[in-house]
Amino acid sequence: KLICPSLMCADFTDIKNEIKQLDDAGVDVFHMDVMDGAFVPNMALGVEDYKAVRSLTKTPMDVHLMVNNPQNFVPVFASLGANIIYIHPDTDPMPSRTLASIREKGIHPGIAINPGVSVATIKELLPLVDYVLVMTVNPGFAGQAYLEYVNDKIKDLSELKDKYQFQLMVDGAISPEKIKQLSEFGVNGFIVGTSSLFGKNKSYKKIVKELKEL
Ligand code: S6P
Ligand code: MG
Repeated sequence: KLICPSLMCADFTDIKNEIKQLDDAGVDVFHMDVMDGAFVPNMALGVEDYKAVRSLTKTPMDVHLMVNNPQNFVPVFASLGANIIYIHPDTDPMPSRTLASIREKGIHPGIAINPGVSVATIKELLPLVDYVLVMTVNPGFAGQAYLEYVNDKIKDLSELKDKYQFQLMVDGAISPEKIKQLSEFGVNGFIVGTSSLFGKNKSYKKIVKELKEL
Protein backbone atom coordinates (compact mmCIF):
# COMPACT_ATOMS: atom_id res chain seq x y z
CA LYS A 1 0.00 0.00 0.00
CA LEU A 2 1.48 3.33 -1.10
CA ILE A 3 1.05 6.34 1.17
CA CYS A 4 1.64 9.58 -0.71
CA PRO A 5 1.48 12.87 1.20
CA SER A 6 0.05 15.81 -0.72
CA LEU A 7 2.65 18.47 -0.12
CA MET A 8 0.32 21.34 -0.91
CA CYS A 9 -1.10 20.55 2.55
CA ALA A 10 2.32 20.74 4.26
CA ASP A 11 3.66 23.76 6.15
CA PHE A 12 5.89 25.50 3.62
CA THR A 13 7.33 27.85 6.23
CA ASP A 14 9.00 24.77 7.68
CA ILE A 15 9.30 22.57 4.60
CA LYS A 16 12.73 21.14 5.41
CA ASN A 17 11.48 19.76 8.69
CA GLU A 18 8.19 18.60 7.14
CA ILE A 19 10.05 16.54 4.52
CA LYS A 20 12.36 15.10 7.14
CA GLN A 21 9.45 14.04 9.39
CA LEU A 22 7.59 12.53 6.46
CA ASP A 23 10.68 10.66 5.28
CA ASP A 24 11.26 9.34 8.79
CA ALA A 25 7.64 8.18 8.78
CA GLY A 26 8.38 6.07 5.69
CA VAL A 27 6.08 7.68 3.12
CA ASP A 28 6.30 6.21 -0.38
CA VAL A 29 5.86 9.06 -2.87
CA PHE A 30 5.66 12.83 -2.43
CA HIS A 31 2.55 14.07 -4.27
CA MET A 32 3.08 17.46 -5.91
CA ASP A 33 -0.03 19.34 -7.01
CA VAL A 34 0.64 21.79 -9.82
CA MET A 35 -2.27 24.09 -10.79
CA ASP A 36 -2.46 26.76 -13.44
CA GLY A 37 -5.51 28.77 -12.42
CA ALA A 38 -7.17 27.72 -15.69
CA PHE A 39 -7.80 23.97 -15.72
CA VAL A 40 -8.71 24.38 -12.07
CA PRO A 41 -9.82 27.58 -10.30
CA ASN A 42 -6.78 27.75 -8.02
CA MET A 43 -3.00 27.86 -8.08
CA ALA A 44 -0.70 25.58 -6.14
CA LEU A 45 2.86 24.32 -6.27
CA GLY A 46 5.17 25.41 -9.06
CA VAL A 47 8.63 24.86 -10.44
CA GLU A 48 10.50 26.51 -7.55
CA ASP A 49 8.65 24.46 -4.94
CA TYR A 50 9.42 21.35 -6.92
CA LYS A 51 13.13 22.16 -6.99
CA ALA A 52 13.17 22.84 -3.26
CA VAL A 53 11.49 19.56 -2.33
CA ARG A 54 13.61 17.58 -4.80
CA SER A 55 16.76 18.93 -3.15
CA LEU A 56 15.54 17.77 0.28
CA THR A 57 14.71 14.11 -0.39
CA LYS A 58 15.62 11.03 -2.39
CA THR A 59 12.10 9.62 -2.03
CA PRO A 60 10.17 9.29 -5.31
CA MET A 61 8.15 12.35 -6.30
CA ASP A 62 5.21 12.57 -8.64
CA VAL A 63 3.72 15.61 -10.30
CA HIS A 64 -0.03 15.97 -10.70
CA LEU A 65 -0.46 18.40 -13.57
CA MET A 66 -3.80 20.14 -13.09
CA VAL A 67 -3.08 22.41 -16.04
CA ASN A 68 -4.38 22.90 -19.54
CA ASN A 69 -2.13 21.42 -22.20
CA PRO A 70 -0.02 19.34 -19.82
CA GLN A 71 2.17 18.24 -22.72
CA ASN A 72 3.90 21.64 -22.49
CA PHE A 73 5.00 21.01 -18.90
CA VAL A 74 6.42 17.51 -19.22
CA PRO A 75 9.97 18.63 -20.15
CA VAL A 76 10.42 20.96 -17.17
CA PHE A 77 9.22 18.47 -14.53
CA ALA A 78 11.16 15.67 -16.21
CA SER A 79 14.31 17.76 -15.91
CA LEU A 80 13.53 18.45 -12.24
CA GLY A 81 13.56 14.75 -11.42
CA ALA A 82 9.90 13.71 -11.37
CA ASN A 83 9.46 9.94 -11.06
CA ILE A 84 5.77 9.83 -12.04
CA ILE A 85 3.98 12.40 -14.23
CA TYR A 86 0.17 12.51 -14.14
CA ILE A 87 -1.70 14.32 -16.91
CA HIS A 88 -5.44 14.90 -17.17
CA PRO A 89 -5.98 13.41 -20.64
CA ASP A 90 -9.14 15.44 -21.27
CA THR A 91 -7.11 18.63 -21.59
CA ASP A 92 -4.38 17.25 -23.83
CA PRO A 93 -5.08 17.14 -27.60
CA MET A 94 -2.87 14.03 -27.97
CA PRO A 95 -2.59 12.31 -24.62
CA SER A 96 -1.15 9.11 -26.04
CA ARG A 97 1.74 11.06 -27.53
CA THR A 98 2.38 12.83 -24.23
CA LEU A 99 2.31 9.57 -22.27
CA ALA A 100 4.77 8.01 -24.72
CA SER A 101 7.07 11.03 -24.37
CA ILE A 102 7.02 10.63 -20.59
CA ARG A 103 7.99 6.98 -20.88
CA GLU A 104 10.79 7.79 -23.34
CA LYS A 105 12.35 9.90 -20.62
CA GLY A 106 12.38 6.94 -18.25
CA ILE A 107 9.57 8.37 -16.13
CA HIS A 108 6.38 6.51 -15.17
CA PRO A 109 3.39 7.87 -17.13
CA GLY A 110 0.10 8.34 -15.31
CA ILE A 111 -3.37 9.69 -15.99
CA ALA A 112 -5.58 11.53 -13.54
CA ILE A 113 -9.31 11.20 -14.07
CA ASN A 114 -11.84 13.74 -12.85
CA PRO A 115 -15.04 12.60 -11.13
CA GLY A 116 -17.06 13.35 -14.28
CA VAL A 117 -14.74 11.49 -16.68
CA SER A 118 -15.70 7.91 -17.43
CA VAL A 119 -13.57 4.83 -17.99
CA ALA A 120 -14.86 4.53 -21.57
CA THR A 121 -13.13 7.77 -22.58
CA ILE A 122 -9.71 6.76 -21.24
CA LYS A 123 -9.70 3.03 -21.96
CA GLU A 124 -7.33 3.32 -24.94
CA LEU A 125 -4.74 4.95 -22.67
CA LEU A 126 -4.64 2.16 -20.09
CA PRO A 127 -1.97 0.09 -21.90
CA LEU A 128 0.26 3.20 -21.95
CA VAL A 129 0.30 4.07 -18.27
CA ASP A 130 1.85 2.76 -15.06
CA TYR A 131 -0.48 4.71 -12.76
CA VAL A 132 -4.15 5.70 -12.82
CA LEU A 133 -5.09 8.42 -10.32
CA VAL A 134 -8.82 8.53 -9.71
CA MET A 135 -9.98 11.90 -8.41
CA THR A 136 -12.51 11.47 -5.62
CA VAL A 137 -13.06 15.24 -5.44
CA ASN A 138 -13.10 17.77 -8.25
CA PRO A 139 -9.51 19.00 -8.32
CA GLY A 140 -8.43 22.43 -7.15
CA PHE A 141 -8.66 22.40 -3.38
CA ALA A 142 -7.77 20.41 -0.30
CA GLY A 143 -10.37 19.77 2.36
CA GLN A 144 -13.35 18.97 0.11
CA ALA A 145 -15.92 16.20 0.61
CA TYR A 146 -15.45 12.70 -0.85
CA LEU A 147 -17.68 12.00 -3.86
CA GLU A 148 -19.26 8.60 -3.23
CA TYR A 149 -20.43 8.15 -6.82
CA VAL A 150 -16.82 7.67 -7.92
CA ASN A 151 -16.73 4.29 -6.11
CA ASP A 152 -18.27 2.47 -9.08
CA LYS A 153 -15.51 3.74 -11.35
CA ILE A 154 -12.85 2.67 -8.85
CA LYS A 155 -14.28 -0.86 -8.83
CA ASP A 156 -14.39 -0.95 -12.65
CA LEU A 157 -10.77 0.17 -12.90
CA SER A 158 -9.70 -2.29 -10.25
CA GLU A 159 -10.88 -5.08 -12.51
CA LEU A 160 -8.69 -3.76 -15.34
CA LYS A 161 -5.47 -3.18 -13.42
CA ASP A 162 -4.02 -6.68 -13.81
CA LYS A 163 -4.74 -6.83 -17.53
CA TYR A 164 -3.13 -3.44 -18.21
CA GLN A 165 -0.59 -3.52 -15.39
CA PHE A 166 -1.14 -0.21 -13.67
CA GLN A 167 -1.21 0.93 -10.05
CA LEU A 168 -4.60 2.23 -9.00
CA MET A 169 -4.36 5.42 -6.94
CA VAL A 170 -6.97 7.69 -5.38
CA ASP A 171 -6.79 11.43 -4.63
CA GLY A 172 -9.23 13.60 -2.69
CA ALA A 173 -10.61 13.48 0.86
CA ILE A 174 -8.92 10.18 1.66
CA SER A 175 -9.64 9.47 5.33
CA PRO A 176 -8.49 6.40 7.29
CA GLU A 177 -11.96 4.87 6.76
CA LYS A 178 -11.65 5.37 3.00
CA ILE A 179 -8.20 3.77 2.95
CA LYS A 180 -9.66 0.71 4.60
CA GLN A 181 -12.68 0.52 2.29
CA LEU A 182 -10.80 1.29 -0.92
CA SER A 183 -8.02 -1.18 -0.10
CA GLU A 184 -10.73 -3.82 -0.17
CA PHE A 185 -11.70 -2.62 -3.66
CA GLY A 186 -8.09 -3.19 -4.76
CA VAL A 187 -6.73 0.35 -4.66
CA ASN A 188 -2.91 0.35 -4.43
CA GLY A 189 -2.07 3.90 -3.41
CA PHE A 190 -3.53 6.81 -1.49
CA ILE A 191 -2.87 10.54 -1.73
CA VAL A 192 -3.21 11.82 1.81
CA GLY A 193 -3.87 15.44 2.76
CA THR A 194 -5.95 17.13 5.41
CA SER A 195 -8.35 14.20 5.80
CA SER A 196 -5.82 11.86 7.33
CA LEU A 197 -2.31 13.25 7.72
CA PHE A 198 -1.80 17.01 8.00
CA GLY A 199 -2.90 19.26 10.85
CA LYS A 200 -3.46 16.46 13.35
CA ASN A 201 -2.12 16.39 16.88
CA LYS A 202 -0.08 13.29 16.20
CA SER A 203 3.32 12.61 14.65
CA TYR A 204 3.50 11.71 10.97
CA LYS A 205 5.33 8.55 11.99
CA LYS A 206 2.45 7.36 14.14
CA ILE A 207 -0.19 8.29 11.55
CA VAL A 208 1.63 6.67 8.61
CA LYS A 209 2.16 3.49 10.62
CA GLU A 210 -1.55 3.35 11.44
CA LEU A 211 -2.56 4.02 7.82
CA LYS A 212 -0.25 1.27 6.56
CA GLU A 213 -1.77 -1.19 9.02
CA LEU A 214 -5.39 -0.48 8.03
C1 S6P B 1 -6.82 18.45 -5.13
C2 S6P B 1 -5.44 17.89 -5.22
C3 S6P B 1 -5.26 16.90 -4.12
C4 S6P B 1 -5.33 17.52 -2.72
C5 S6P B 1 -5.70 16.46 -1.70
C6 S6P B 1 -5.70 16.98 -0.33
O1 S6P B 1 -7.07 19.27 -6.16
O2 S6P B 1 -5.19 17.24 -6.44
O3 S6P B 1 -4.07 16.17 -4.27
O4 S6P B 1 -4.14 18.10 -2.40
O5 S6P B 1 -6.98 16.01 -2.04
O6 S6P B 1 -6.23 16.04 0.56
P1 S6P B 1 -7.59 16.29 1.35
O7 S6P B 1 -7.67 15.18 2.32
O8 S6P B 1 -7.47 17.63 1.98
O9 S6P B 1 -8.67 16.26 0.30
MG1 MG C 1 -3.49 15.83 -6.40
